[in-house]
Amino acid sequence: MGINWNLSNEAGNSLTTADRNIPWLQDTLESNVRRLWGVTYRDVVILDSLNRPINPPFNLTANDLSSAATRELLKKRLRDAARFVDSDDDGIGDDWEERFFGDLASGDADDPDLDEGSNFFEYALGSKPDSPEDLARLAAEFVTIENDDLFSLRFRRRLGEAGGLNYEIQRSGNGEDWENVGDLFTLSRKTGTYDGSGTEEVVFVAPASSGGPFLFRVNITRLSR
Ligand SMILES: [Ca+2]
Ligand SMILES: [Ca+2]
Ligand SMILES: [Ca+2]
Repeated sequence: MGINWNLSNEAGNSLTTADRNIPWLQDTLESNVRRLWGVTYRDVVILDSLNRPINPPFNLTANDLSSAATRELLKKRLRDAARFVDSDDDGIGDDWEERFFGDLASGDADDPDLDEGSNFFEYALGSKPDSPEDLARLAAEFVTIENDDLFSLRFRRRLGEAGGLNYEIQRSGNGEDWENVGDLFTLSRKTGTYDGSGTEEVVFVAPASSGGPFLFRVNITRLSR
């Protein structure tokens, strides 16, 4: 995203993002984000998952992006900012624990908001562990897309190295024996939620006429590290 910091002066906006189709913000006299953020001209400010600036900013005058090595350096900074960190090894990203609980004391099986969703469950599916009104669900429905009758599964999954998790669609004929059936499904939609949950919403579909009846679930496990 580009920011034109010429306060309330839109001249030069086409230069801000070099005529590319990238969103930009116009700083204004009222907001004066430029002063608020304490940035200098051509700073790229990278935020961590808790919206804290990672210092120092990546300045594009000091770091010329026409050089491939500099582009790699910027990519590395961005990847590092999205890295999955789990120092107490409970399968839940530390940033998520710190955001909701202020520390790492709450465990993966705990359910402090008493909504019957464990912390692990709420972390994996992007709901709030401190709000009983907010509990993620797996949404299943039959849909018709371009004359194809489909069975669709919709859920949220974590961004940023998938939050250290693996999501596997499974089915069962009897509710006891489950098999991985990810191969039957295709990803039909992927939408960023941009709600601070660190998740994206995905919709997987499979042909509706595949025998059955079957039970379906998404089996979420920790990636071995
Ligand atoms: Ca953790
Ligand atoms: Ca809960
Ligand atoms: Ca909750």
